[in-house]
Amino acid sequence: MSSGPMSANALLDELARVGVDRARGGYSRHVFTSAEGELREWFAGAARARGLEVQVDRNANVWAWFGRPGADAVVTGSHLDSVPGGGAYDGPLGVVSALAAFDLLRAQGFTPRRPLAIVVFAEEEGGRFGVPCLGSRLLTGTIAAERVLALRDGDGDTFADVARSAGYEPTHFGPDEETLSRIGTFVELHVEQGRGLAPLDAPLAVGSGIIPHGRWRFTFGGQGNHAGTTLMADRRDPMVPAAEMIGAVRRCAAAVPEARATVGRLVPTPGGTNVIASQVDVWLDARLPEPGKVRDLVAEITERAEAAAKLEGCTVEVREESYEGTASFDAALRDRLAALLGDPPVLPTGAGHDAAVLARFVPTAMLYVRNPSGISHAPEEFAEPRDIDHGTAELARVLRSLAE
Ligand code: HGY
Ligand code: MN
Ligand code: MN
Repeated sequence: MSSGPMSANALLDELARVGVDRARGGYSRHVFTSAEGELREWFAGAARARGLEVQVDRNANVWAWFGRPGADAVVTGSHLDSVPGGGAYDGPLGVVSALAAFDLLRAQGFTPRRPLAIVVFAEEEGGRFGVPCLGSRLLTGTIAAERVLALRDGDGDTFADVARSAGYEPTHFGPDEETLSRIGTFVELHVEQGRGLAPLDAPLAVGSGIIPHGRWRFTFGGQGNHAGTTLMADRRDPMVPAAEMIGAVRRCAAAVPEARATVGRLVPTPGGTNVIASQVDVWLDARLPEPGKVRDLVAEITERAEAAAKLEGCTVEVREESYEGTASFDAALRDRLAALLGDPPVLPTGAGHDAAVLARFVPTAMLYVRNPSGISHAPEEFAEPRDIDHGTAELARVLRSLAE
């Protein structure tokens, strides 16, 4: 753990061994697991080593204050949790860049006129409990605490039980007006996801907004049975309509301009090689720029799933697990940052962020650091060290401009 000024690259290196997933490659750092707990401790240590006051709010979001906590604060930060087998930059880049930017400001002898803070939001990816941005949604009251506490992870453990074992009191989770009211402006720096900057030969972009996106769970029900003694005509195999649905996802999305629809997760029950499944759960992630059209696409996919289920004598139940409409970042703030940073590209994104949740409550902006391949949510995710340093310096300029 260092205490002197450090670059974001050096800070990232300190995280390189935490939550490595040898089976999948990349990192698996899910909320309230030991890996994520190690990251929380690392962040709190790095913040305290810089003289920042560390607080953990009622929704397990971690705050580091540069000076006294107070109202109308300039807040930056991101998340430290990952998708399963995720890259090293999605989330952590925003956190280490914030610490490095604070180091730069301190080295410049800067004294903020407004309170300045870094926040690390809990469970942004929804990698453990399936619903994204839990920390920021609980903070803002845009998801009911009861619903969150009852969410179950892949082992069937509830959020409430897991949070309690990690030392958090489940009854404390819920809207936090006092903490939210302290945020005057929120700026999140994030590794670019998708390849917008490389063709423009630009190291940094300002975000314009986030396209609508949501997650749906399709549960196909059939009859579990023996793989060797059940004739094909006698089967009600839920894996068959599930497979049909996955094909329909690709066909339906390909027919809608700019649509993106993905099945990245499928869980058969019981999941034996020589067992016809009794149930198959399939999760759909669907996104597209045109407001109101995501659900139309999901409705079309649902129709095909229902027809396929009927053909196989199976049932299907569809549940919307999360949905976020178009998030537009504050136009005045966006333009102010673009002017300050010499008019870098202003780009939309298909990736969700806590910034989208906060954008409904406080003026919010995003900065994206170039990702040469655009690959994200995979071990190949990458950003050049010099672009990372550039991002830190630009974030410091933004924070200084907003807080002086
Ligand atoms: O899924 C997303 O778009 C984000 O990375 N959580
Ligand atoms: Mn992500
Ligand atoms: Mn992220």
